[in-house]
Amino acid sequence: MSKFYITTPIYYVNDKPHIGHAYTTILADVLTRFHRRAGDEVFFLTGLDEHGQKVQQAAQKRGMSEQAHCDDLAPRFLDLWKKLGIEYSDFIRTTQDRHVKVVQDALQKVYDKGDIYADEYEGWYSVAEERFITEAEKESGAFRDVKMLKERNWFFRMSKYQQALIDHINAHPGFIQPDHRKNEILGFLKKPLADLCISRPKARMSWGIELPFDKEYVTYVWFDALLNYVTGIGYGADEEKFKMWWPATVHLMAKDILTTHSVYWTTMLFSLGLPLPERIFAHGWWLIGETKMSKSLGNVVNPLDLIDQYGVDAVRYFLMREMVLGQDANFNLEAFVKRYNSDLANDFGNLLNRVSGLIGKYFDKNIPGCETLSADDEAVTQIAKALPEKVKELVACFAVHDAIEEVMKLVRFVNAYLEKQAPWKVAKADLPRAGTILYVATESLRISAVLLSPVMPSRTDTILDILSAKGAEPVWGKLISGVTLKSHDALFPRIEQEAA
Ligand code: ME8
Repeated sequence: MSKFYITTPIYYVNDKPHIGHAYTTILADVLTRFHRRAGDEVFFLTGLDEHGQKVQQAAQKRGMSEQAHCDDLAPRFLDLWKKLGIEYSDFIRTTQDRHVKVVQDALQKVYDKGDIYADEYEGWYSVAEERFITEAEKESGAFRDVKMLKERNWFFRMSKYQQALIDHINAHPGFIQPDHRKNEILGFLKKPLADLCISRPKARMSWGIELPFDKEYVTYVWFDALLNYVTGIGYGADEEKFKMWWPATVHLMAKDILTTHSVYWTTMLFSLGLPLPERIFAHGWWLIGETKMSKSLGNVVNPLDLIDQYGVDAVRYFLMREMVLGQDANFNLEAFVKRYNSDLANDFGNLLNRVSGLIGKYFDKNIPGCETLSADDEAVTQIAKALPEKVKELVACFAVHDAIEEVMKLVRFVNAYLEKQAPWKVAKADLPRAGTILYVATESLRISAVLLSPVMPSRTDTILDILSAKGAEPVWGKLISGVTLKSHDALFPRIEQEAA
């Protein structure tokens, strides 16, 4: 047994959550469930990033106080996670007292160490990004709302830890994943690292956590937000809990915030004298057409609409199966319907319907016994027996889509096996042989359902209930002969309308 501490980004409360947020959170939930099943001790932290300019502007737009705005939007995230079956261990909001205390203590600690200094700085400031940008960044044209700004501010000596960070990345090949993202970060670190402006004068932006050593300023939202990963497990409050969980096993996120995690967060941890997380994993973006789905572009897909229409498991399945590890994926309803119909209605759902229909017809609904296996039966059992280990290995490197595909390969193989064996014909001449074929198929279905349960907790639970096999391990032979199958409706009815 080992420990598994996983985090999602804490999302800005500037709008309601969309499919992109749902994706990272479902992925964390799926990984958590896999590890919990494997007997690991698991802590899964998610939450909300409630400070900073983005949130302040969103509140102002609605004519609300910042806190009222956050309190109004937080339930939308909580409700969505509930509907999506997200089983987090804690939900952190950065306006909570526990977090404000951690941030102020950390600022003081880093300041006392001499890693924070005041300086006057004049440069290009991106209002949208809430930070000073370099000349080159300005020239790139990628930043909106850029203006020249001269300000006295507080700076964190990020540069001091540049070499230590490079050494750490090189010494720990799995630290930043996927590899091509690690190489981007190493490329970024080839140039001298500038120190990080970690303050905002209250006169300009007041919605944040006050610097303990200068009351005229609040801290930069990222210095605040990143610390959530230690607040959530009791840093400075419950040392035993903190020691149990830190360092995190993995910080999950999309590629947009990989630099803040790989560079800002790690150097903050160096300064605080804390170990670095074991892994930082950046997945790709959900795109609509060629562009990123994003709140500011207004091209978002609301997960609630999909859940209402197709059910939570179908949404979880699609998102997990469709995005290839580390790459971008395109969201469109046509792909959703196609994936659902082929994998869930035609393959997985069909296998359940077939075995339960045939066991109903020829065995009075009782799961038949298993006699001597033929070579064809053995071929099925070999795949099914090897599957749990294969799935475990793929999940260990976050390849959830590949793990799902391995399970679906078994499902398709068993459907083809049933076609070939034709137990409905065999039953007329040799009922025990037909029983063996159906046992092999049903046991494969059970193992597939167990292995897919982290992805589709609700429907697989129903399948295991139908088989009276809840709680049984995905080990061949645990399906109990003689048990009566429970009646059920089609669990994955075909979606007939080909959505536009
Ligand atoms: O960046 N595709 O919050 P945020 C895939 N508060 N994932 C997406 C996505 C898309 N199109 N859009 C969003 C912040 N995400 C900070 C984080 S952490 C200390 C502070 C997911 O609300 C993905 O996980 O902009 C991405 O990294 C995150 O939402 C950004 O959420």
